[in-house]
Amino acid sequence: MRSFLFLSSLLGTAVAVGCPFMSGGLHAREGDLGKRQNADSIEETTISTQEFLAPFELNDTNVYMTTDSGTPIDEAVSLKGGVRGPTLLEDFIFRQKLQRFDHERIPERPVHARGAGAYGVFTSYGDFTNITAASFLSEEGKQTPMFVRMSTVIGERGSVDSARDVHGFATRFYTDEGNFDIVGINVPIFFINDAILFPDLIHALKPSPDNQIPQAATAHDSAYDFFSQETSALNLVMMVMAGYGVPRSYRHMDGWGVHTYRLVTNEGASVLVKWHWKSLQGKASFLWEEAQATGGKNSDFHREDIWNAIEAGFYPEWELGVQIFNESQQLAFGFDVLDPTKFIPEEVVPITPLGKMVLNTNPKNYFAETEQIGFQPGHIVRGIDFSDDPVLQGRLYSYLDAQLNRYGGPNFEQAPVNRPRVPIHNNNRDGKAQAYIPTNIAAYSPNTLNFGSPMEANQTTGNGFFTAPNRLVSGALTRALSPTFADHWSQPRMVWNSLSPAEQQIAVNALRFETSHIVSTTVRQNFINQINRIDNNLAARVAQVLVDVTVPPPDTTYYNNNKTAYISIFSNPLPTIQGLNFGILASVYSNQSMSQAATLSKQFADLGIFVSVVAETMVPGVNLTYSAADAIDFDGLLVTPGSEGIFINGTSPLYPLGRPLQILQNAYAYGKPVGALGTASTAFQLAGIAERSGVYFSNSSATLLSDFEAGLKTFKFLDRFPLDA
Ligand code: HDD
Repeated sequence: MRSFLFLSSLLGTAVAVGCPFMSGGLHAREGDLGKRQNADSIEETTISTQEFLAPFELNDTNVYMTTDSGTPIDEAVSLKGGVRGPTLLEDFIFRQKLQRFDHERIPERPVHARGAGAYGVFTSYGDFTNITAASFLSEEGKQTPMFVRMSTVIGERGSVDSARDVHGFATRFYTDEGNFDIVGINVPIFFINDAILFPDLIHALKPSPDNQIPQAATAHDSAYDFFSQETSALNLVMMVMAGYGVPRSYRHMDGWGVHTYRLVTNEGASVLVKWHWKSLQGKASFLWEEAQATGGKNSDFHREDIWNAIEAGFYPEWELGVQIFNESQQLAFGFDVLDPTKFIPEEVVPITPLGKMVLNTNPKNYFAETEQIGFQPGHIVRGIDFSDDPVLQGRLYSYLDAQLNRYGGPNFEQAPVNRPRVPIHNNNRDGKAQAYIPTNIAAYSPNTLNFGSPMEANQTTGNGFFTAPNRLVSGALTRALSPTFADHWSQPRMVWNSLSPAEQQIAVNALRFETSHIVSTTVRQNFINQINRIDNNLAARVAQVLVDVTVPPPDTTYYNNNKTAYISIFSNPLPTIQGLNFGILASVYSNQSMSQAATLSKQFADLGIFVSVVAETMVPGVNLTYSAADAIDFDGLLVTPGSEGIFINGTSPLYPLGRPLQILQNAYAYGKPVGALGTASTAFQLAGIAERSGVYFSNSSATLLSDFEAGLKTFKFLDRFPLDA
């Protein structure tokens, strides 16, 4: 088990930076929340994440082929009337094989179609029964198996991983009291504040209905038409543009439950919470040019990254925490906590850690597990309750409906990945593909024929789920949004204020890219008008690259100086470099280069990173050729002495013209740490790269090792890039 020295700082108190809000939440104290286990002392995983799935696994080793009905068969050749004659209708083997193939696909998810999943284990840090009756949080060290699926939103199933998008972060706890899903995303907010707008949002973001262009991209008219009319989206748009849209990997993003939920104790006392998954790998993002190149060079980048990390034993980890606040604080933070387009800055309500998730097992079958898992915000357990957030309320319907459509029937919860760990008992019956054999002939309640069983469970009897007793609802029916949801600009302003100058430039450049794709001058102007309400300088800078738009005078209604220290991605070094990719550029035509590459490769691998030696051919010791390699393959790279020649003429037929030089230049242009051992620094002269931060030249491999360890933690050297004057 790896140690988490940095965790103590995560658990430490948050520093308030210009905190604008009126009052803080419930700051969980050690004593309040029971004894919290020191993260370092968490035992090795003892619960097997897949034990309860094992009975469903098919093992095809050393067995004969059969039909679906078990008859051993030869299905390599069809049955014909003569060897050159027609295939016969009688051939049940042929028919079944083809029929099963024809029916292999189910409808892809209407959103979040592209994703990757993994199993893991959640370990509770303590006994939290004083805030929730949820059994998975009831004891220190209690372990609960999990499945997690991370995704992009807009792209289709075969689209690229590195598209600029919000990223799904859907988590399932297979608790001993039923399945609990937190179906979140990698930002703390959502686009809209009423679920009835979801079809509008998605129609605006998806490709144009006439030509299905663009795929997995918001850079088109309808998206910005929607954002500039439904301005609740601006907060999320700002975060996506500031780097959250292009995470370096699924491992390097946090997850948020977004909505306000309730935690309820056995006695019925409740607090309000926001769920948070903090990546213990740290947050890291691509630069946009890099993300685009990644999409073209390796559309599977994210699924490959998490798969490889798990296979190598670099198990990614997240800490589950909650921001806890009182029922009475619903309007205490300057906005409404039922509005999912707003987040509570961590300075105002710090995150109380509850436990840790470790992803340690890859699925065995993508379709059966990752594709068939059907998350639902409505998968809830005793001790947790909903809030009246209108988006959450709508989601409680939509996910159930979406699963029905994908499966074509109501028995989707019977798929192995969807089954709870615990037995189910109810009077739900029949439907397509029923896999259970219910034996109770009194499939109704109340009954006497089955002695009243299954019995109803509730708060006091049978340890059942219950709605928080103090939830109050009152009011005349109305088709209206609360006026407490009305401010769409103060928080995006805070997001903008919280970015470093380099990150502001990233956001400006991102919006320049996006708005440059807008054809309608009305949409362009509307969008500039709206971001002018966030910041005049932002609007002016974005507008610089556009024609036919006027930057309005500053609209100061929502301008404020609020900041939060928790938004910036690039300002914080990574706590660990484990599982990052490192390239060593070498040449098979130089013995010096190859022997240095062999030594360096071992030394760098000892840092817990994936190291690839790149050279012209796949001789032993080479992992990747220049024919295949690209700067996107590495988070940092080092040039070996003796390989300088390949940067000079670059005319070898063994790789595309100028490829080694291009790899070096692009790695630098993507803000990565790059360096050279000894004389290899001449390659940098050829590439026009001078020594500066994140560019390391040394004759000592030990110095380079420590330089790169620090450089990979810095991850991106943004001081390489010009800022607007
Ligand atoms: Fe959703 C999938 C996250 C609002 C309707 N959503 C889906 C997934 C994630 C989210 C992570 C993928 C789950 C998986 O990996 O299988 N969605 C969110 C978040 C939202 C949100 C964090 C707001 C806070 N979603 C939302 C609304 C609606 C939907 C308002 C409809 C009213 N979402 C769906 C869906 C999907 C879905 C259509 C597609 C497939 C599925 O549910 O299982 O029902």
